[in-house]
Amino acid sequence: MFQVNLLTLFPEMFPGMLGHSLAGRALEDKRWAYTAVNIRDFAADKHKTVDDTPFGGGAGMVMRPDVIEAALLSLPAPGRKIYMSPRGKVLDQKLVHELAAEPALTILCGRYEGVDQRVLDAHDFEEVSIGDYVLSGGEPAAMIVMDACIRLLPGVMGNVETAGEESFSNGLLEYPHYTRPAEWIAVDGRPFAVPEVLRSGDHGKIAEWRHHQSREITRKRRPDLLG
Ligand code: 6GU
Repeated sequence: MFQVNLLTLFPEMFPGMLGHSLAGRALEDKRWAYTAVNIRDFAADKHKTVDDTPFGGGAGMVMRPDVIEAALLSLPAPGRKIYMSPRGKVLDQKLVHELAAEPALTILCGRYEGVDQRVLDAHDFEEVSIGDYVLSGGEPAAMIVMDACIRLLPGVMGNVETAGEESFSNGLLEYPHYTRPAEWIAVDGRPFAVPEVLRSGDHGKIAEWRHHQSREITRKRRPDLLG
């Protein structure tokens, strides 16, 4: 079973969206499990202080290394340690496959301006970002990492072909999809037809058309993916 340990000031945010749909079913089926540890439970003082002002001055507060370390050491089997941070390596499908193959992850979710660098260094946390924008905290980013991993776990996705054909697994964006009705009239009266080739029954031509569509949409939207 895939075990995810979360170090967070907001354990009640979990499982959140991961309690629903595909991931929620997989959680019920015990294909993955999580433990959300409240970092504040490891604060040493009566005020339960987890953060302090930054050395050198500046805005915001920094999470204390001693408190985070105590929370980390409470875990019996932390596995691969990840710190969610916009400074990290940007998540891609290759890293998702790697993480999903681990028996356990421990994901540190920061709040405020960040966490003291020394606890990251001392315990070899890998910094992972989910993209070039800034969130107010690491929890939603952790859920995104987890969602991407969970759907790859054995037995989680019904249709095993789906994982191989989708965007990124072949290095291209996915081709467009269509279902009934074959001829659809939008609310403003404009007609939209399903491309004829998809109704032809010619599976060779359909595969060729889809591959062409994938290449074209990738070239237009994400030329960086074509190298
Ligand atoms: Cl991992 N954390 C935060 N706080 N913001 C982010 C992020 C992570 N990835 C992109 N923006």
